[in-house]
Amino acid sequence: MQAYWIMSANSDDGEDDFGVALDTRPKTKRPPLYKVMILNDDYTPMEFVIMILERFFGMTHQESFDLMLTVHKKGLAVVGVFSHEIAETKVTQVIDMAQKHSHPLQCTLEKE
Ligand code: TYC
Repeated sequence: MQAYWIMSANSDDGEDDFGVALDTRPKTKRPPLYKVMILNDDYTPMEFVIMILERFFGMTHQESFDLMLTVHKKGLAVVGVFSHEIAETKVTQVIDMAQKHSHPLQCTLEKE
């Protein structure tokens, strides 16, 4: 909170009126955002990656296919940007599902 000194100009009580005005504007700092990324590997089936993107990131089949291919060619891609809690949940969901199917698919988060 910010404090400002103020002085009233013309009160006629013979006293100099000093006071403190408090700026009550709330400091609304935005929470940091986190990129969730998936990484390429040589073993996870393309269809599995597409299914993951549809299921956990709400992408259409076409969007999932395109992003999977980007990761396949470039090595990694950002899948989405979320609050820290949501980003961690997405990473956990992806890794858990990959492990359940014995695929080495990796997913990480990074502060934006
Ligand atoms: N490179 C994998 C393959 O050829 C496909 C793949 C794409 C794997 C994206 C992981 O994040 C990934 N089967």
